[in-house]
Amino acid sequence: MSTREVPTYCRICEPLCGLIATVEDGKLVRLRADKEHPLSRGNACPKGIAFTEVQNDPDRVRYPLRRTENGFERVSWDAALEDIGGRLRAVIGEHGRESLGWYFGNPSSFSYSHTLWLVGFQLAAGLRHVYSAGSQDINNRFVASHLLYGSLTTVPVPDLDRTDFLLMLGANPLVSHGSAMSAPRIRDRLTAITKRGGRVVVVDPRRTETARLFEHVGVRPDSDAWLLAALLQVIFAEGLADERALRKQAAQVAELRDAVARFTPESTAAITGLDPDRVRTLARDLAGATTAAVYGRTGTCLGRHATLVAFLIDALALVTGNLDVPGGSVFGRELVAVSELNARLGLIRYGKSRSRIGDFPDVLGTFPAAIMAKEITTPGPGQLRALFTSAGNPVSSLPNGRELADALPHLDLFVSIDLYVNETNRTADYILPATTFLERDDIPLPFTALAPTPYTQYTERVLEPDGEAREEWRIIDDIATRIGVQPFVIGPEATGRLWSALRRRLPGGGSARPTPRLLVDLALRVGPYGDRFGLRRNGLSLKMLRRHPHGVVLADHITTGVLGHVVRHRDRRVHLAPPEIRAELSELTPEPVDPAFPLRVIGLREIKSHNSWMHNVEPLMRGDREHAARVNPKDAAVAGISDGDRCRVTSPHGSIELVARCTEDMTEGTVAIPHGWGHRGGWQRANAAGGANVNDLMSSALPDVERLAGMSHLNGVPIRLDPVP
Ligand SMILES: Nc1nc2c(c(=O)[nH]1)N[C@H]1C(S)=C(S)[C@@H](COP(=O)(O)OP(=O)(O)OC[C@H]3O[C@@H](n4cnc5c(=O)[nH]c(N)nc54)[C@H](O)[C@@H]3O)O[C@H]1N2
Ligand SMILES: Nc1nc2c(c(=O)[nH]1)N[C@H]1C(S)=C(S)[C@@H](COP(=O)(O)OP(=O)(O)OC[C@H]3O[C@@H](n4cnc5c(=O)[nH]c(N)nc54)[C@H](O)[C@@H]3O)O[C@H]1N2
Ligand code: SF4
Ligand SMILES: [Mo]
Repeated sequence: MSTREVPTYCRICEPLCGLIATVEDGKLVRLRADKEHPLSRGNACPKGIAFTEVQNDPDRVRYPLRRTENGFERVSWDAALEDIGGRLRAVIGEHGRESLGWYFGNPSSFSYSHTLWLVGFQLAAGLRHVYSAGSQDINNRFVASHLLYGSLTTVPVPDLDRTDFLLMLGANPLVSHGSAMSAPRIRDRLTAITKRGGRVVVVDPRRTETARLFEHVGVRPDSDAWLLAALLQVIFAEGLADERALRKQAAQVAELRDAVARFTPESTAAITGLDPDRVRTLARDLAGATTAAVYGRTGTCLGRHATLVAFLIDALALVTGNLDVPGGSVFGRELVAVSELNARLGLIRYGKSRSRIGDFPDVLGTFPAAIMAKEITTPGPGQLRALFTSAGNPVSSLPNGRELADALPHLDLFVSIDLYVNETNRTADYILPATTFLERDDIPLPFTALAPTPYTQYTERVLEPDGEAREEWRIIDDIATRIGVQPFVIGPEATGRLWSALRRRLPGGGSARPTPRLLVDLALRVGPYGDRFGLRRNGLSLKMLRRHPHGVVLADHITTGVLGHVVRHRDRRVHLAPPEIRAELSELTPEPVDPAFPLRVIGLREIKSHNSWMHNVEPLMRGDREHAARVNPKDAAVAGISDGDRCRVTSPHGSIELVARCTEDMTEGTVAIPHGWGHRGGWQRANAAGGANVNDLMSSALPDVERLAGMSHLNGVPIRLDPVP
């Protein structure tokens, strides 16, 4: 028997904790936390450890599956790809390439090769119907950055290890482990702030695990725009703004001051539910802190004013003199100079095209996933007729997933690349088996710039692909070839140019076809940390990273004073009041309360769940796991519900039934329900776990999709509670 212990890292969520895999005779027998990882230092959560069960799950899809009258049958790769290719060519012949589409889900962002080849395919094939989990997650953040800095991918992170004051809105890093912020051992790093005399203030309608450890501000759902505007109003009105920072960094200061003038703590109190004195004190404390960072995550991204809220978060940091300074909200350096490349090639876009349905601007070449169902069912030129999904479960993750489930059978072709038969691909024509993260090489490209302590790690594949699983990029490449396009070779001038610029660097003049590994090595070597092909000692290359299998810390802290570089507006200043934001602020009005739906529903993440896809993992499902709505006892009493009862939750858009759990952690008027439950795929334990799809309560109607970034409205949706007889 041969046993190997292989260092690698977890790719379930954003800290990317170091793991050691124990492999016996080619089979994974154990995962444990890597003590030698420079930042996670022996820390990993239950999901990372339990990934062994996903890897070896008997319910995993290991062979290409073709749909039959009553389920799926195993087919060969050749047969699957031939048929898919033929059907694609027929669709294209009749309706053009604009009838093809792709939805990529959250796990894709942890695979450099998957995302790189998707982008390559999108550009080479001129795909228009591209959708992602981003419109349910973070696209508002990118659009806010576009407006503020003229650069979508410029996203500040809190300088955790040097800040005296962290104002955190709509995030629960003790459970989520941090997002748009790669920081292993997040709990230690947050408690270190208070240990050194600083403060962490958590703005959240629920007294979360994070809020319980620090200071909690129990805001009403979807009212962050009013709270942030009120904080700015106080700071301007009381002369607390950092005038030096404003002179040095900002444009349109007076316009922002005017735009927030009507939002006093008193005038917004009825909307936020917060005592005006508390808001005033918070504004003064934030402005008076030696250093402060302002950070918001999904709780601030899934409301009706998501782009405005993300914008105001950074505006608040700047106005208080906390942008791009140590201990503030700071701009990390990219591992691969994507923003800079983009400034030259213009590949990363906002609003360069508009969606056929709803006239939404594209964000990074993607449209709001909430409109996907209507793009399938609405006839006309450009109708979506052949759809691929990879690493996604949109029927579970999108608002009104039922509408999408009903639309999918209208497609001429539906192909999914996944590890499982999930709630979405259960009706696909083909399910193609993907490798797990342990079966592919990787480097976490987008996350270095989001790490308060910049680090990276390269891992070879730990295991050979199980069954006939293949890496997504190979599958994409095979599909592309069958419709006559080649990512990064033929295609629009931009990719062609990029590749020809890079290939000159290759031995033999680069006559070979590019692979993701080759491209990433080149991009890394010419990137900000790169070895410049030997010109810079200790610079990065894949070869260098292979010598450091536990990962490398690239700097102690993020370098500050970089705003002049990262801002792409011509005046090199942060724009504090672009017309889009002034319009949002002047039109900002609270949703009228409908007495039929007196409560609001928000999301909730749990330590042993991961979106929709880890409910088949036995160690995570042990004990009393149940899908439950968290309800304030007073609201429960009004509805006639007791702790543990089944209840019916009804919104204007749908209705679900699940268990109610009463808890004082919920502020009155707000109910929290986790997403990603109510399974009916090929994952048997998950199916048996019960629960419901909370997104059946959400709306995909066009007026409910946020205008600027196409964000789905998933937090703060009006509901009522009823007992189930
Ligand atoms: N109500 C509500 N809805 C939400 C949210 C919320 O807070 N509230 N959160 C939103 C957010 S932030 C997100 S990111 C989305 C997630 O939405 P999605 O990305 O659409 O869905 P996931 O549940 O992450 O499903 C991921 C799928 O990828 C598969 N998978 C896992 N690893 C791999 C891999 O390496 N390769 C391939 N090919 N497949 C893999 C899994 O089996 C699973 O089927 O949900 C969103 N939806
Ligand atoms: N265990 C676990 N970890 C995960 C995931 C998971 O499913 N499980 N998913 C991963 C993914 S895809 C992502 S994107 C990240 C997300 O990372 P986070 O955003 O940190 O995760 P959440 O726990 O959803 O935190 C959102 C918080 O916002 C609050 N909230 C809801 N509505 C509002 C509002 O209107 N205003 C304010 N201020 N707060 C509000 C909620 O109560 C919740 O506590 O987590 C990642 N990590
Ligand atoms: S926190 Fe858990 S799931 Fe996230 S990277 Fe670390 S071990 Fe993996
Ligand atoms: Mo997410």
